Amino acid sequence: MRRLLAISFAALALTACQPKGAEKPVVEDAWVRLPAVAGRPAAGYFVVKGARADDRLLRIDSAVVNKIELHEEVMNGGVMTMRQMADVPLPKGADVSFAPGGKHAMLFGVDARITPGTAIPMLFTFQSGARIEAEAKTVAAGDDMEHMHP
Ligand SMILES: [Cu+2]
Repeated sequence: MRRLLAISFAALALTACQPKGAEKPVVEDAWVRLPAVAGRPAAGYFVVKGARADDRLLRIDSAVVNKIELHEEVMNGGVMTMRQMADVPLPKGADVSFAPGGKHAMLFGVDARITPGTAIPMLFTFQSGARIEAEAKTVAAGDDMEHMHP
């Protein structure tokens, strides 16, 4: 009897430990800070939520941007510099933040029709084959998105 109980508890525990998380990664809170000077690159920020399995963010594309690179700010001899990342690991169930001072998307050649308030459609492609569409809100240079969320 005791053994049976133990087995049913094990079964219960197994049920509770079903893989958590969504089938595909999720992209949230995407926003882009437009450059102060036209023609300069813009910076994109967002949070990527990992799905049930480890994955990698491979690329981001947009119909209104020539080229989007994945960047990371790193300290190099006391100077903050940016380096390009080939891809970004996305561990299962983890939140990976792209935020000012850290990882970000660098948008080169943003369409001149994009002004603060115009959404930028983005397509995120993952190693798993998942492709996620997200709309990034745009803010003017110097505007901080945090201030728009009380
Ligand atoms: Cu950059």
